[in-house]
Amino acid sequence: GFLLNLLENEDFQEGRATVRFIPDHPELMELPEFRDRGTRLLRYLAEVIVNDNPDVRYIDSSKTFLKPVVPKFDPYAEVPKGSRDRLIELGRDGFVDWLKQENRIQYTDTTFRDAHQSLLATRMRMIDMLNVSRSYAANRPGDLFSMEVWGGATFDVALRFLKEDPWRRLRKLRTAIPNTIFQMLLRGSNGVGYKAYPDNLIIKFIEEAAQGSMLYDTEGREKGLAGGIDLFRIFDSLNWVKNMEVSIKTVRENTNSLAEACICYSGDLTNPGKTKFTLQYYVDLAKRLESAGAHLLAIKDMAGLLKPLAARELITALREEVSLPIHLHTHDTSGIQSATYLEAINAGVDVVDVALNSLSGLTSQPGYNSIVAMMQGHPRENPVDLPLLNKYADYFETVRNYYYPFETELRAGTATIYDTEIPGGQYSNLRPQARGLGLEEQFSTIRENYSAANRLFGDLVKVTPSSKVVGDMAMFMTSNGLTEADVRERGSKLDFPDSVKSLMRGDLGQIEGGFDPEVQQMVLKGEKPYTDRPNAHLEPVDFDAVAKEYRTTFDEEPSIKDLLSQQLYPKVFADFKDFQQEYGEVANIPTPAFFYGLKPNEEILVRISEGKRITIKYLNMTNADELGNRLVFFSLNGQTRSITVRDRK
Ligand code: 3PY
Ligand code: ZN
Repeated sequence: GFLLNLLENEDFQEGRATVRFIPDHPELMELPEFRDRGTRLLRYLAEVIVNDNPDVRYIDSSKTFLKPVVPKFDPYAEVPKGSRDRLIELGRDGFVDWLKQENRIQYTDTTFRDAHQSLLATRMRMIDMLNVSRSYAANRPGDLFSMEVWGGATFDVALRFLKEDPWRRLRKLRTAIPNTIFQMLLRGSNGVGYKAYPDNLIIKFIEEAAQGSMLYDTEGREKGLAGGIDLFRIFDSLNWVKNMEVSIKTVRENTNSLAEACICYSGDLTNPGKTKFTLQYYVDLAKRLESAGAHLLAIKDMAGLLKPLAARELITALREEVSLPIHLHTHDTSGIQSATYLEAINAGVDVVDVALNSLSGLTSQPGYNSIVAMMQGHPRENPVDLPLLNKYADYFETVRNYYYPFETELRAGTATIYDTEIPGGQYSNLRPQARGLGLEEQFSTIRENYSAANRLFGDLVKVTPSSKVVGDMAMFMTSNGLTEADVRERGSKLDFPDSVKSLMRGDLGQIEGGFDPEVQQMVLKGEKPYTDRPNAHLEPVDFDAVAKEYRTTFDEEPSIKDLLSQQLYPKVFADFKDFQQEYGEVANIPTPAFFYGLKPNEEILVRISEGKRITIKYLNMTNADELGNRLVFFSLNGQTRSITVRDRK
């Protein structure tokens, strides 16, 4: 029992001591537990071989993949100290003071979150990050300020498409990278979802994300918390401070983590013709976020609209008006955002967001490696071992090929972004979405309608989820052949998309200057909008009742993290549990096999627990019988096994 319990415990698996503690026991595969795991893995692979992975849009069978090279490191050496150790040693206030007096520019690496969210439709799997994580933490090519590893769309996509538990991902990454601050993107009262959730759900979510999971020693005894998210980047999709207050307060009072509050950047403050999102607007907002208790201020330029000269003006003003350190986030959709970074650095910004070069540029962040090169010789240079850093970019260059069906279709920077203001993550999604609706030919009309919808709604900040509403409206206008004038004239006779009604009702909160009452009435048709916090209309989650229901539905004892996933994404979570019931844990299957299955005689190694890997070789399959069933043959650790699969193709 003890050995098995130990093997079951994933936190234990991550402990370095166990690597040598549990020798290879081939006889373990005779145990029912492991036989069952093996069978489920084969069932998954057989299903993908016969019927394809339903998430893969097309298969290019001429593609071949190389093995990514993980830079060498000593797995038994103590991991060197990093920013997280500094945070723990100095405490939050001391850390913030350190950052304010630090002259060297600081870097946040977004490779594990926003970079692949913006370029690869968020599909990067845990295994491809985990395989390089310990090496990255041990070799530390640069003194990173933080890594963005969680939040945004990763929570939803992990469960929905990758069939991975996002909490497990966080725990695994945390254990592999103990020395660097982990940050996540939190959509304020919308959590990691697309709508407002009850306050008590958001509070629990933050507490759990910050706390992480229990670690165990080699005897199976608790040895303390792994820790989770050290820095919460909190924003609201309408820049409505009220929607961020609960999150900021919770991070401050219920955790030891840092609360970073965002100004979402919209418009162009250097354009005198644009009177809504002015320098004064941003300064006022920053002051309110400071009063709300933020430890740091982020400028979240989600669509890459902050031009170099605007950055100079904005950072200079914020430096004078607020005392918080400033963290700048952008997307390089226009192609000129490295110039923005240089201006921002010269104006005194503290931290900039970058992604390893092979996952940078276009709708992602500017390239880390190249920004490091740009800064060589600059008075604020923060030295980085560039040749070593390049090896990590090389690793992800190879890994990126696995994800070809999910690649963004943008080929070059575009200046249309200044008209449409479409966020980076949404831009790469819009074309596939248009294709799905049969509207791909009208893509430029969709872009124009996106701007028109924004004007109709009264000029919004557009970022998840408000950006989704504007996108829905643009699709609605395009598929119905409606112009902006048509909507204004005939709006009272149109049945608008649900998300648009919801926005106008106040479900996402309020906007600066309020919604246009005429448009609001046109959409709501008599229904009365409200003006207080959307969460004020929501029943708190009764966690005891929910746990009881969970036990009945899934026939197991839930952790609080399971309950949170279930509450945030009920349908997606239920499907995920069904999937796991059938196929077990698929997160450790190498990515090419996960998406494309195996070719005859292809062999893979899958880790089923620490020190225990199984070899799976696909042999061949029979023709479909009269019921459409095929027998798929594998060799599992040298033993032939067969799986029956219904051919649905
Ligand atoms: C998200 O909310 O996922 C974003 O990345 C917003 O920019
Ligand atoms: Zn972003």
